[in-house]
Amino acid sequence: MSEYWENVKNTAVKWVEEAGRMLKDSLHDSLDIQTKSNPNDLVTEMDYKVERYLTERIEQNFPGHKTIGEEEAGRNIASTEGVLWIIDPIDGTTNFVHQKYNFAISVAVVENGHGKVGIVYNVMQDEWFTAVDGRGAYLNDKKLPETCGPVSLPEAVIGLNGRWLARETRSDEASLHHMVRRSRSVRSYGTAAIELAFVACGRLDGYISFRLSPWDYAAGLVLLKETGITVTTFQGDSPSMLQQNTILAARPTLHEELTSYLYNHKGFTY
Ligand code: 2AM
Ligand code: CA
Repeated sequence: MSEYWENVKNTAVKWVEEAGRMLKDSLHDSLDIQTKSNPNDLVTEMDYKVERYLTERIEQNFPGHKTIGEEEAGRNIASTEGVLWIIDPIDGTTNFVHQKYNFAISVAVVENGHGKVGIVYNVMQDEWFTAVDGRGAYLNDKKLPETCGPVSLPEAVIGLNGRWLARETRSDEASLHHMVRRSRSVRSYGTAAIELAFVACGRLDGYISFRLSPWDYAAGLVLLKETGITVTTFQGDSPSMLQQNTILAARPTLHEELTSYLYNHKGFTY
């Protein structure tokens, strides 16, 4: 059966490669940029174009499969039964618009809620993070080792979205400040999919975020499972493939330490 998912992964990689070319080519032209939930939540015509390109290919080649995408696809899907593709056509749209760098195409294939294939394509660096359930995770053609032993917070570099360090309704910024001060350092790349892939390959020791959607992390979850990294919500549950979640990903010992900061502190409402 894993041969089947390996083939699905190889097929998806070809489509993502073509979608990546579309994104690179678009950087030469001026973009049509709009906002969604708030003035900082950007979307471009390329988000829609790439999502449609991938959705059409999935429909043509895998007629029994369902698709959820960040922009349009699968709004009516309420169950993870069967095979579900979860797509973010551009993860890190703000980076795509402002930096023309540090953005990814993220594609996951999930069967009955279990991740089977994960692809995070770091477009401008041309880096492929791929994984098939039970077959390990890869960075380009190099197999990533499983968890690289324990690490404590004072030795750890943590990825997070800097916005959560400011006072706001969902977080208790004081406990986040405390956690940041105890860590070796923090990084904020502005793309959850790449940040999770960086945890899988050891460039980050952990990653935390509030309010992510399944398309931001579904592919990352497959990569992380194959590299022995623990991923849960702040409450210790498995992240949902259909709803927004908090996400805490780290090597097991660090995950425990971070949980004590995030869960045991009062004031987190999301
Ligand atoms: P996106 O670029 O696909 O929207 C930024 O730290 C990370 O959070 C990105 O992965 C971004 O995904 C994600 N994100 C989720 N919800 C967001 C929102 N409402 N506004 C901006 N970024 C969001
Ligand atoms: Ca997106």
